[in-house]
Amino acid sequence: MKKTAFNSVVALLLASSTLAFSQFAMAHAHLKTPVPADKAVVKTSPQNLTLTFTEDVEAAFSGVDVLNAQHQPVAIGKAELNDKQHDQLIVPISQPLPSGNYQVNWHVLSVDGHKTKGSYSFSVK
Ligand SMILES: [Cu+2]
Repeated sequence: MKKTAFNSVVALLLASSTLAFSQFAMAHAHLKTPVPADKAVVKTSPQNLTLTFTEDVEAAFSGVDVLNAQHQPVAIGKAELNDKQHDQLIVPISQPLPSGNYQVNWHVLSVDGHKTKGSYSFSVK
């Protein structure tokens, strides 16, 4: 086998394994629906954040941090799993949020044992 042919076989193998990996990765828990929504502007402070994922998650190994515009952590309660819907985390907001921008950083362990994380933001008017 010529070296160039060998290289293209290697490239093909790499490409197919990358594809297989990304299809596998799609089974992980990704954030599907946050409430308030990403980039939403709400009139008053929400009492809870609700994060719905694409897979069921393990509450014990999942968590949410909320930062204000000064990157200071905001007082929030512990993220709890919705009893009836194990793909949903509910995070109580301990004190009403003053108007401003908030960044939500989340990390979850899905029931398939994979960790994912991400962030989004919303504002209180
Ligand atoms: Cu997974």
